[in-house]
Amino acid sequence: MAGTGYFAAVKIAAEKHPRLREKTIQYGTAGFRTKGEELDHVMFRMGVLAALRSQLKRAVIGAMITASHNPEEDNGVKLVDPLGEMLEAAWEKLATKLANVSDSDLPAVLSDIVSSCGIDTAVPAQVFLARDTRPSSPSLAQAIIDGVQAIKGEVKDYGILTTPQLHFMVRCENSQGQYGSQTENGYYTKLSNAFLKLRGHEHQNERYHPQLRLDGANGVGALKIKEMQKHLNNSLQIELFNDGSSGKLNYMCGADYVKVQQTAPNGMPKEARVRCASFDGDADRIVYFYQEKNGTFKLLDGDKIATLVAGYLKELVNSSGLNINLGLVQTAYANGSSTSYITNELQVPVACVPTGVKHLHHKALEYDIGVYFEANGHGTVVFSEKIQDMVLMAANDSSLSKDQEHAARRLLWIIGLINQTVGDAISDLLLVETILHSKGWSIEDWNDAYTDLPNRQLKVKVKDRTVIQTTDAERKTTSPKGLQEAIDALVEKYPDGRAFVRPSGTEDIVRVYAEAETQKNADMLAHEVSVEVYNLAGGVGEKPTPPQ
Ligand code: G16
Repeated sequence: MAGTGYFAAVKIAAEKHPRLREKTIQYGTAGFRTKGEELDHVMFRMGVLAALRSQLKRAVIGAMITASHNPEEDNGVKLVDPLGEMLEAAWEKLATKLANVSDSDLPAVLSDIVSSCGIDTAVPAQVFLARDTRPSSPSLAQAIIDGVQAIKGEVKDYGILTTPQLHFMVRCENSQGQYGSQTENGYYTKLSNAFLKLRGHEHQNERYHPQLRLDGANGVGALKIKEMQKHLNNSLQIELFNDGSSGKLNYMCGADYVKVQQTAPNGMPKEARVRCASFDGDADRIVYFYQEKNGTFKLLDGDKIATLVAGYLKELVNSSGLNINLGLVQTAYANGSSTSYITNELQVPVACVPTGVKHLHHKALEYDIGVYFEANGHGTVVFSEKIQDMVLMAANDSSLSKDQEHAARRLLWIIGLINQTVGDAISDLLLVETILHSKGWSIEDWNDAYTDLPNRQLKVKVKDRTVIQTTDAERKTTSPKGLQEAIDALVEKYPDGRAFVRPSGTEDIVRVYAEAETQKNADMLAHEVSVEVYNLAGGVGEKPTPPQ
């Protein structure tokens, strides 16, 4: 067990990273997230915590410095567990506690964590560290390094990576290389090998064109897709916009902007019928879009990606003749039309869980093949160990029919193409391109599978967003009093109406979602619900204004 000297050393190291603000900070939907200038002490403490978790798990833990879709001046940290998944929920609470204690109480709280979790502090600790391209990231990385080293842990600093690349490295290391090699080159090689095999064995249909325009959100995804392209042997030509050479990170560009504003990003040509995609700031989300001939903007978001992927995997599973159960996981943001399509047309079971990849990921693990996507474009596919072994055997089983063997082989390559640890914009891009190529589909063919219900998302600023409490996978509110009844009454007025509200875990706002039969009604419903939130949940600033 750790002696008093152990915590005294942390206390001395912490003097370089004092807690200068009284403001409480929470480990939210995906880690801590706020203004970069408020995070130095939080990063130091998360360095210590990551090292302690590494000792507990006797495995490498990841720390990713990013604020993903948030504005450039924000920053944050996401901790990565041994299999490359998000930090376990029980430790989110410890993280919040540790981030908020006074400097003088730090040793005592650490001592509590060590004894209550039964951590052997003699075990060597190792933390993998990476950061996105924000100006505040290098100094925050140093704070994490200081935290890890304060308890004599070791840091492997990858410098700039996408969030999913860091998740990948952690999984590779902890699986002793079985998942891949824990280098950037290992990542590109694994994914591109699978992509090229899948591409090489299919005829190209003329409605699929291997050209794509990509909005890099002026972030790390732009840098890394350039690297990936070098491995694709020109089989996919990606024209990159918002590559960070001039524009500002996530400013009027990026997947979140495109999804929420339902418009093309700035800095990209507006040409009809051209397939385009958009990454978010740390490249863990992707959405597709195009303009119709008449200029109408069409968004193919996470729901459209989920249905494309689930439909294709179902076809492969059926053709392979393997006995595999496939399921899909969504959140309340999933468009009502997508849920009907999955249930009635694809006949794939669908589950709904609260927002946050951690929730979707865990639910998806209940299936042999679990596809999960949030409407905002964050998602992936997970395959159980049993199914991966079964597919590997079938792909090499000459007693199967040619069609069965072919389907099993494609499934095997698809497993290699997917970053199963977390949503990965680069891997998802390659997956979507593979499926469209295989089907010979244009983006319009893909979009035609079903028609989204018109929808609108709004944000409302309130004094304290925690006054909003939700239940039923965030589809209903239980507090403040009267809010759910007010939402129900508004929804009643609109055909195909649906609406919900929830506090964001990444921004200091309440999110409002509404869908209805027409765009005008969806806009009106979202506005009316916003007004109720403003009135009943302590709105601050200007009252929501009606849609134009
Ligand atoms: C994170 C989470 C996502 C979540 C998003 C928005 O994404 O990983 O699961 O959907 O935040 O969360 P909220 O609505 O609570 O603000 P990212 O890409 O920003 O890290």
